[in-house]
Amino acid sequence: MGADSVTSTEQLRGWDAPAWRGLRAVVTGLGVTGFSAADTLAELGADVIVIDAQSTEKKELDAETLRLVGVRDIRFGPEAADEIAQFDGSAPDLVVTSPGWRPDSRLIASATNQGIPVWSDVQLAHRLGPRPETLAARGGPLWLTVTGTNGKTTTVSLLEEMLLADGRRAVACGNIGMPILDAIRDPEGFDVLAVELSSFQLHYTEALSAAASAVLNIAEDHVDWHGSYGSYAAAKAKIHHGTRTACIFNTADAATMHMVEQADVAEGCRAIGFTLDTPDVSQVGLVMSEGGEGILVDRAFLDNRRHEAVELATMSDFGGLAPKHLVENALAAGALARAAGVSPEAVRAGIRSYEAADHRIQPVARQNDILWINDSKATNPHAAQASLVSFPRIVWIAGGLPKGVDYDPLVQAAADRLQHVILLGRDPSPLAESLARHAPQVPVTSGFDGEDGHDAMEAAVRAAQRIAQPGQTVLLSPAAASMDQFASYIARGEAFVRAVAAVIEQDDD
Ligand code: UMA
Repeated sequence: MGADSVTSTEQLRGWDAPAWRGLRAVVTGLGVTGFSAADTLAELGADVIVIDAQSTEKKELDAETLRLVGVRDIRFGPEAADEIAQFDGSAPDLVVTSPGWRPDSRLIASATNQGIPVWSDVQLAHRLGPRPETLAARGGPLWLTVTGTNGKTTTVSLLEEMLLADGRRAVACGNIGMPILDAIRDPEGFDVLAVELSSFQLHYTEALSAAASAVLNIAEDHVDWHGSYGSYAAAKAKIHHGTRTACIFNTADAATMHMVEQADVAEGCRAIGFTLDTPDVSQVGLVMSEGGEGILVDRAFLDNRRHEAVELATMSDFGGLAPKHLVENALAAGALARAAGVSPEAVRAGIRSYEAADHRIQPVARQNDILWINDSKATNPHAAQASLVSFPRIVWIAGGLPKGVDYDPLVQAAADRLQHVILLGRDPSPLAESLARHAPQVPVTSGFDGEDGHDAMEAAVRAAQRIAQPGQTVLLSPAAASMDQFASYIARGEAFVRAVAAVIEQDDD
């Protein structure tokens, strides 16, 4: 492709397209996404430069590997990340970006201004499709896609279990951890991909033509990255673009229904709702058995849906606790699975084999009738609300990197349950101010704002132990991202679990 070739990205479709060869491609970020994107582009014969603002030992090693597979250059440092790399004086034809790069970062904004296409790794995977050899062996893979503010990972994990129980070769990929390009390039290939998509990935993605797509819910999150709530919601809505069989929405969240109404889908694609109530035609939902047990049923994917429903599972299939959000996620996963032809028996088997992920309303310990819960995965107010409404008397450990969201609705909803709040985070003021406005009677302890998250967590947990009374729950549910004090929400959750184990051990001595 030449310097004037930016409009010809239309030719970049399929593994065999000659247009990949010599394509000047910049990959931004050398995390898991950037590595998979650069490796793929090198394999296609593109001329690739990778940019990352920071180097680490791991990234230096990855850079070495990429050089060996033919990547032209890997540039580290803030200066490299500020400007768009040139290829012997010519601008790139394409930028493939890691999701963490904001649209207003200098490099991405400058690419956009110059009319250079900026793709997510998901868009690149979609353009490539299956490798010729895996296509011949298995067709597919079908894409079943999931987004939403909360519950994506749970839904995609449940969906993966359902697909495996149905005998499909399936994998959960995307935002859940395995980059989608790694799934696409798997030597054996997959029949179905259960794809978790973040708003960041969707922002840089156009039509995906998934077999079925779902938006679970939508609430304020990542406003700092997207610039506004409207642009965050618009990114999420793109998931339905080109969907072929079913667009799935949450009947309790009108915004998710509007997204389906507005979507530009393939001819014949159906709108399917999921609900915690008795389902109408073209919905999956819950009915009560004569014995009073909840039954998950499908009134969408059967011929006689006007008059019948098919049983998918019962509440007892969840094993222990089945909080509302888990049942909703299972209904959404069930709808996606049924859209791909999975049997009702496999939906049930999938729910039975699902094991809740760590860091999401995870019981950690119980001592002296005090329950300790790790909900580090609650990185926004909407997610935190799900756990705050699950316990009656709470010592709440909260705060972190707030992402520009409004805490008032959460604090108002939780105020009655709060016994005490312990604030983490380098800057706890947004949450502290909201508590002062809407829960002034609740005592607040702060000062856990040091750079070292592990020390801060240990001190916060020790404070919680002094404060909590029998019958109360100590709940880590930060309603904020972790990156101001920890490497990730996982590191934050692990620090909490360790600190709880330490204080409980001391108490036993
Ligand atoms: N970087 C820069 N400049 C920037 C931003 C990032 O140089 O302005 C560099 C960083 O130094 C780093 C690399 O880019 O080396 C990181 O890229 P990234 O943050 O996009 O991370 P990846 O390792 O590629 O992981 C991403 C997702 N991360 C984010 O969206 C922030 C992972 O989701 C995902 O699992 C992975 O791709 C595979 O698809 C994580 C996440 O937190 C779990 N997601 C958010 C969420 O769920 O709320 C959206």
